[in-house]
Amino acid sequence: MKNPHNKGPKDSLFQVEQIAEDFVFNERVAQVFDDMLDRSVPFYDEVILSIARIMTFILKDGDTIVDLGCSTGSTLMRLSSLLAEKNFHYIGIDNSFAMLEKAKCKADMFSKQKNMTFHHGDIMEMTQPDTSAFILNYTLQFIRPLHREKFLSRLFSSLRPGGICILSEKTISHHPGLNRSFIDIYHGFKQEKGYSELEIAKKREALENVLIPCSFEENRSLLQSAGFVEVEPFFQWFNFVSFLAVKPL
Ligand code: GEK
Repeated sequence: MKNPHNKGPKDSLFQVEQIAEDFVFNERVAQVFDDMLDRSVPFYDEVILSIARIMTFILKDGDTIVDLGCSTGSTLMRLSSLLAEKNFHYIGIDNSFAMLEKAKCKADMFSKQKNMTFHHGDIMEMTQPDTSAFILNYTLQFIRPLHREKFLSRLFSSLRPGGICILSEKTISHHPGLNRSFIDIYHGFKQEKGYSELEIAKKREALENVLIPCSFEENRSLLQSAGFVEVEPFFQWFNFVSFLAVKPL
Protein backbone atom coordinates (compact mmCIF):
# COMPACT_ATOMS: atom_id res chain seq x y z
CA MET A 1 0.00 0.00 0.00
CA LYS A 2 1.15 3.57 -0.72
CA ASN A 3 2.34 5.14 2.51
CA PRO A 4 4.28 8.44 2.44
CA HIS A 5 5.75 7.64 5.88
CA ASN A 6 7.11 4.21 4.91
CA LYS A 7 10.89 4.42 5.45
CA GLY A 8 11.70 1.81 2.76
CA PRO A 9 14.46 -0.84 2.90
CA LYS A 10 16.43 -1.21 6.14
CA ASP A 11 19.91 0.33 6.35
CA SER A 12 22.38 -2.52 6.85
CA LEU A 13 25.23 -0.91 4.85
CA PHE A 14 27.74 -1.05 7.68
CA GLN A 15 26.87 -4.57 8.88
CA VAL A 16 29.15 -6.21 6.33
CA GLU A 17 32.90 -6.61 6.77
CA GLN A 18 34.54 -4.30 4.28
CA ILE A 19 37.52 -2.04 3.93
CA ALA A 20 36.77 1.42 5.30
CA GLU A 21 35.94 3.88 2.52
CA ASP A 22 34.80 7.50 2.67
CA PHE A 23 31.02 7.89 2.76
CA VAL A 24 29.47 8.66 -0.67
CA PHE A 25 25.82 9.42 -1.54
CA ASN A 26 25.59 6.66 -4.14
CA GLU A 27 22.90 4.20 -5.27
CA ARG A 28 23.45 1.85 -2.29
CA VAL A 29 23.03 4.72 0.18
CA ALA A 30 20.01 6.17 -1.68
CA GLN A 31 18.18 2.80 -1.48
CA VAL A 32 18.25 2.75 2.33
CA PHE A 33 18.52 6.50 2.97
CA ASP A 34 15.04 7.11 4.42
CA ASP A 35 15.54 4.40 7.03
CA MET A 36 19.10 5.64 7.70
CA LEU A 37 17.90 9.19 8.37
CA ASP A 38 14.99 8.03 10.49
CA ARG A 39 17.36 6.01 12.71
CA SER A 40 20.30 8.48 12.65
CA VAL A 41 18.80 11.96 13.02
CA PRO A 42 17.13 12.49 16.40
CA PHE A 43 13.62 13.96 16.15
CA TYR A 44 13.82 14.30 12.36
CA ASP A 45 10.00 14.43 12.02
CA GLU A 46 9.66 16.90 14.88
CA VAL A 47 12.15 19.23 13.18
CA ILE A 48 10.15 19.16 9.93
CA LEU A 49 6.92 19.72 11.86
CA SER A 50 8.56 22.75 13.53
CA ILE A 51 9.68 24.08 10.13
CA ALA A 52 6.07 23.79 8.94
CA ARG A 53 4.92 25.79 11.98
CA ILE A 54 7.52 28.50 11.22
CA MET A 55 6.52 28.66 7.56
CA THR A 56 2.84 28.97 8.45
CA PHE A 57 3.58 32.18 10.33
CA ILE A 58 6.35 33.75 8.26
CA LEU A 59 5.75 32.87 4.60
CA LYS A 60 3.05 34.11 2.22
CA ASP A 61 0.78 32.20 -0.11
CA GLY A 62 2.57 31.30 -3.34
CA ASP A 63 6.10 31.60 -1.87
CA THR A 64 9.00 29.44 -3.13
CA ILE A 65 10.84 27.06 -0.79
CA VAL A 66 14.19 25.63 -1.89
CA ASP A 67 15.62 22.57 -0.13
CA LEU A 68 19.41 22.38 -0.61
CA GLY A 69 20.76 18.85 -0.32
CA CYS A 70 17.20 17.55 -0.54
CA SER A 71 18.29 13.86 -0.78
CA THR A 72 15.20 11.70 -1.45
CA GLY A 73 12.82 14.65 -1.04
CA SER A 74 11.34 13.58 2.33
CA THR A 75 11.35 17.10 3.80
CA LEU A 76 9.57 18.70 0.86
CA MET A 77 7.10 15.84 0.59
CA ARG A 78 6.17 16.20 4.28
CA LEU A 79 6.02 20.01 4.16
CA SER A 80 3.77 20.00 1.12
CA SER A 81 1.33 17.72 2.97
CA LEU A 82 1.46 19.73 6.19
CA LEU A 83 1.10 23.06 4.34
CA ALA A 84 -1.27 21.91 1.60
CA GLU A 85 -3.50 24.99 1.84
CA LYS A 86 -0.57 27.41 1.37
CA ASN A 87 0.04 27.02 -2.36
CA PHE A 88 3.84 27.06 -1.96
CA HIS A 89 6.26 26.05 -4.73
CA TYR A 90 8.88 23.49 -3.73
CA ILE A 91 12.29 23.04 -5.36
CA GLY A 92 14.78 20.37 -4.29
CA ILE A 93 18.45 20.46 -5.31
CA ASP A 94 21.04 17.73 -4.79
CA ASN A 95 24.23 16.58 -6.52
CA SER A 96 23.46 12.86 -6.14
CA PHE A 97 21.58 11.43 -9.14
CA ALA A 98 20.66 8.34 -7.10
CA MET A 99 18.99 10.46 -4.39
CA LEU A 100 17.11 12.56 -6.96
CA GLU A 101 15.84 9.51 -8.77
CA LYS A 102 14.22 8.33 -5.55
CA ALA A 103 12.89 11.83 -4.85
CA LYS A 104 11.23 12.00 -8.28
CA CYS A 105 9.71 8.52 -7.85
CA LYS A 106 8.25 9.52 -4.50
CA ALA A 107 6.86 12.78 -5.96
CA ASP A 108 5.18 10.77 -8.76
CA MET A 109 3.84 8.19 -6.35
CA PHE A 110 2.30 10.76 -4.03
CA SER A 111 1.11 13.09 -6.85
CA LYS A 112 3.28 16.01 -5.83
CA GLN A 113 4.53 16.85 -9.36
CA LYS A 114 2.25 19.90 -9.70
CA ASN A 115 4.12 22.15 -7.28
CA MET A 116 7.40 20.26 -6.69
CA THR A 117 10.49 19.96 -8.89
CA PHE A 118 13.89 18.36 -8.32
CA HIS A 119 17.14 19.47 -9.94
CA HIS A 120 20.60 18.01 -10.13
CA GLY A 121 23.34 20.48 -9.25
CA ASP A 122 26.04 21.62 -6.89
CA ILE A 123 24.46 23.91 -4.31
CA MET A 124 27.74 25.86 -4.24
CA GLU A 125 27.15 26.94 -7.82
CA MET A 126 23.40 27.41 -8.11
CA THR A 127 21.63 30.76 -8.30
CA GLN A 128 18.06 30.88 -7.09
CA PRO A 129 17.06 34.55 -6.96
CA ASP A 130 13.97 35.75 -5.12
CA THR A 131 13.66 32.64 -2.98
CA SER A 132 11.39 32.94 0.08
CA ALA A 133 12.96 30.14 2.13
CA PHE A 134 16.10 28.06 1.93
CA ILE A 135 16.28 24.81 3.89
CA LEU A 136 19.72 23.44 4.70
CA ASN A 137 18.93 20.38 6.77
CA TYR A 138 22.12 18.47 7.68
CA THR A 139 23.79 19.57 4.43
CA LEU A 140 26.13 22.46 5.33
CA GLN A 141 28.21 19.97 7.33
CA PHE A 142 29.22 18.36 4.00
CA ILE A 143 30.52 21.68 2.56
CA ARG A 144 34.21 22.44 3.18
CA PRO A 145 34.33 24.74 6.25
CA LEU A 146 36.38 27.37 4.40
CA HIS A 147 33.61 27.83 1.83
CA ARG A 148 30.67 27.98 4.23
CA GLU A 149 30.64 31.72 4.95
CA LYS A 150 30.73 32.77 1.30
CA PHE A 151 28.08 30.18 0.46
CA LEU A 152 25.71 31.46 3.17
CA SER A 153 26.30 35.05 1.99
CA ARG A 154 25.18 34.00 -1.48
CA LEU A 155 22.03 32.43 -0.04
CA PHE A 156 21.36 35.62 1.90
CA SER A 157 21.61 37.67 -1.32
CA SER A 158 19.26 35.27 -3.13
CA LEU A 159 16.53 35.58 -0.49
CA ARG A 160 13.77 38.13 -0.86
CA PRO A 161 13.56 40.67 2.01
CA GLY A 162 11.81 38.94 4.94
CA GLY A 163 12.83 35.55 3.57
CA ILE A 164 14.18 32.82 5.84
CA CYS A 165 16.96 30.29 6.04
CA ILE A 166 16.55 27.12 8.10
CA LEU A 167 19.84 25.54 9.13
CA SER A 168 19.96 22.14 10.86
CA GLU A 169 23.33 20.64 11.73
CA LYS A 170 25.12 18.05 13.77
CA THR A 171 27.39 20.02 16.11
CA ILE A 172 30.49 19.65 18.27
CA SER A 173 31.18 21.16 21.67
CA HIS A 174 34.55 22.79 22.35
CA HIS A 175 34.31 21.49 25.94
CA PRO A 176 36.04 18.11 25.43
CA GLY A 177 34.26 16.33 28.30
CA LEU A 178 30.80 17.44 27.18
CA ASN A 179 31.65 16.72 23.56
CA ARG A 180 32.51 13.12 24.49
CA SER A 181 29.35 12.75 26.57
CA PHE A 182 27.11 14.11 23.79
CA ILE A 183 28.68 11.76 21.25
CA ASP A 184 28.15 8.82 23.63
CA ILE A 185 24.53 9.87 24.19
CA TYR A 186 24.04 10.07 20.41
CA HIS A 187 25.56 6.61 19.94
CA GLY A 188 23.19 5.34 22.65
CA PHE A 189 20.30 6.78 20.60
CA LYS A 190 21.53 4.91 17.51
CA GLN A 191 21.80 1.67 19.48
CA GLU A 192 18.23 2.13 20.69
CA LYS A 193 17.27 2.44 17.02
CA GLY A 194 18.85 -0.95 16.30
CA TYR A 195 22.38 -0.15 15.09
CA SER A 196 25.19 -2.29 16.52
CA GLU A 197 28.36 -0.83 18.05
CA LEU A 198 30.30 -2.05 15.01
CA GLU A 199 27.92 -0.38 12.54
CA ILE A 200 28.11 2.87 14.51
CA ALA A 201 31.93 2.77 14.59
CA LYS A 202 32.22 2.01 10.87
CA LYS A 203 29.80 4.77 9.83
CA ARG A 204 31.71 7.19 12.05
CA GLU A 205 34.96 6.24 10.35
CA ALA A 206 33.44 6.56 6.86
CA LEU A 207 32.17 10.06 7.70
CA GLU A 208 35.45 11.17 9.31
CA ASN A 209 36.70 13.44 6.51
CA VAL A 210 33.35 13.96 4.85
CA LEU A 211 31.03 15.35 7.54
CA ILE A 212 32.77 18.21 9.36
CA PRO A 213 30.62 19.65 12.17
CA CYS A 214 31.01 23.12 13.72
CA SER A 215 29.83 24.22 17.15
CA PHE A 216 26.47 25.86 17.93
CA GLU A 217 28.22 29.27 18.24
CA GLU A 218 30.19 28.84 15.00
CA ASN A 219 27.03 28.05 13.06
CA ARG A 220 25.20 31.02 14.56
CA SER A 221 28.15 33.33 13.75
CA LEU A 222 28.27 32.03 10.18
CA LEU A 223 24.62 32.99 9.70
CA GLN A 224 25.19 36.40 11.29
CA SER A 225 28.29 37.07 9.18
CA ALA A 226 26.26 36.23 6.08
CA GLY A 227 23.92 39.13 6.94
CA PHE A 228 21.13 37.54 8.96
CA VAL A 229 20.29 39.75 11.95
CA GLU A 230 17.59 37.68 13.62
CA VAL A 231 19.03 34.21 14.26
CA GLU A 232 17.47 31.87 16.84
CA PRO A 233 17.65 28.13 17.50
CA PHE A 234 14.19 26.53 17.42
CA PHE A 235 15.29 22.98 18.22
CA GLN A 236 18.22 21.34 20.00
CA TRP A 237 18.94 17.77 21.09
CA PHE A 238 22.49 17.34 22.48
CA ASN A 239 24.75 17.62 19.40
CA PHE A 240 21.97 18.45 16.92
CA VAL A 241 20.61 21.96 16.41
CA SER A 242 18.21 23.78 14.07
CA PHE A 243 18.31 27.55 13.53
CA LEU A 244 15.87 30.00 12.02
CA ALA A 245 17.54 33.00 10.35
CA VAL A 246 15.50 35.89 8.94
CA LYS A 247 16.60 38.38 6.27
CA PRO A 248 15.65 41.93 7.32
CA LEU A 249 12.80 43.58 5.39
C1 GEK B 1 16.89 15.58 4.54
N1 GEK B 1 18.26 17.43 3.75
O1 GEK B 1 16.21 14.63 4.16
N2 GEK B 1 25.55 20.08 -3.76
C2 GEK B 1 24.35 19.44 -3.74
N3 GEK B 1 24.03 18.48 -2.84
C3 GEK B 1 24.97 18.14 -1.94
C4 GEK B 1 26.25 18.75 -1.91
C5 GEK B 1 26.52 19.76 -2.88
N4 GEK B 1 27.69 20.39 -2.92
N5 GEK B 1 26.98 18.20 -0.89
C6 GEK B 1 26.17 17.26 -0.32
N6 GEK B 1 24.97 17.22 -0.95
C7 GEK B 1 18.10 15.97 3.75
C8 GEK B 1 19.32 15.26 4.29
S1 GEK B 1 21.87 14.55 3.60
C9 GEK B 1 22.47 14.54 5.22
C10 GEK B 1 20.60 15.76 3.71
C11 GEK B 1 23.10 13.27 5.65
C12 GEK B 1 23.81 16.38 -0.62
C13 GEK B 1 24.08 14.88 -0.58
O2 GEK B 1 24.02 14.29 -1.85
C14 GEK B 1 22.98 14.39 0.35
O3 GEK B 1 21.82 14.00 -0.35
C15 GEK B 1 22.66 15.61 1.24
O4 GEK B 1 23.41 16.70 0.69
C16 GEK B 1 23.05 15.46 2.70
O5 GEK B 1 16.64 16.21 5.59
O6 GEK B 1 23.15 12.31 4.90
O7 GEK B 1 23.56 13.26 6.85
